[in-house]
Amino acid sequence: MNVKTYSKDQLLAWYETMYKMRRFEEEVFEFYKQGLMPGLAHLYMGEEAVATGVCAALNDSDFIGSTHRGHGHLIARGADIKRMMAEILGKVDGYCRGKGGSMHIMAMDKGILGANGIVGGGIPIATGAAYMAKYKKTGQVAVSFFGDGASNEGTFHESINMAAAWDLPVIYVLENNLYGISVDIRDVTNTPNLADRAIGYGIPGVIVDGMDVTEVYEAAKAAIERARSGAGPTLIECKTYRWQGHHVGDPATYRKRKSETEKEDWMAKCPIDCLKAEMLSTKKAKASDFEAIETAVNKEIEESVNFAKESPYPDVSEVFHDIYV
Ligand SMILES: Cc1ncc(C[n+]2csc(CCOP(=O)(O)OP(=O)(O)O)c2C)c(N)n1
Ligand SMILES: [Mg+2]
Repeated sequence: MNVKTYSKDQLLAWYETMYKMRRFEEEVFEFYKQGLMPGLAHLYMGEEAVATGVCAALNDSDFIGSTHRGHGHLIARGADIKRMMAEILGKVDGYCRGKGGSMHIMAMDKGILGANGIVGGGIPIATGAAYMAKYKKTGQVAVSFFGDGASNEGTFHESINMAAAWDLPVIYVLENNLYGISVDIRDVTNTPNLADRAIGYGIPGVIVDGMDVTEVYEAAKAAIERARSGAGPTLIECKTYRWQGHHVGDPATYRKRKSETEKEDWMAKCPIDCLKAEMLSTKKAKASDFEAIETAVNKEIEESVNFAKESPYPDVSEVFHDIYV
């Protein structure tokens, strides 16, 4: 982990973002256990360094396309966590007035083109935003986040082929957490490094340690600069792992097939704990710096939970509003 290059403020800002994602999702998991949340949620816990490092390298006017596992992407992009919490509880103060839920939060004011319940569905949307930016010469770039499973969808191959041919300003961020629901990517794909797929489209493919926010940031920054300069897309494969099951109701009994200690081995690489430990051991920050951040974030999370719980459900008269027919 390359903490030497970065200022204390920069590193602590990344710590704060990752800690906020983790705490946000701990509360979402509680909502599920207490039966407060309609439906399910797909937790990003363990993968926090990916969204944090990538979004830190973007400008405010850029775009991101997200997935069903989108809470981290949205928080890294600065979405309002009160409105996110309310949306997850199906409340009227949520981003979609409670009708979208965890998987359909979008916030155009932050360039968030939407979380997306269709696996691979966000890839052509982000590619389209990049096409718009190139066509209108706006200077914006688009990031598309998606999983290893999505990289076997046609939308991935069609989008990346077009973006490469037209040098579109898009960055494909493949979050390889080894699983698509219960399916181990190593059983269904014959290339250990999914970044190698970039070769087939004539663009750079980069592999990064997705547990290390500094490494993710560096790769994202280079790819974003390349895209903005007109040189076209990059595929970044982030090697990562999700702490929880596919969704909050999945006990994930399938994961010990390859190694008895798979989960424990990845948890030892926790992106949040490792950044803190590295900053402490290199004397970049003191324990009290982290305590101050954690206290402030915990207060913000508590406020957002209360806000969501107190927000009303939408009125039944709204049931046919915002429906595209
Ligand atoms: C088009 C489509 N096919 C199948 C599904 C069911 N499904 C939901 S999530 C998922 C796995 C996605 O795996 P991956 O892309 O690796 O993302 P991860 O869940 O690991 O973050 C599948 C198959 C879906 N929602 N959409
Ligand atoms: Mg996956």
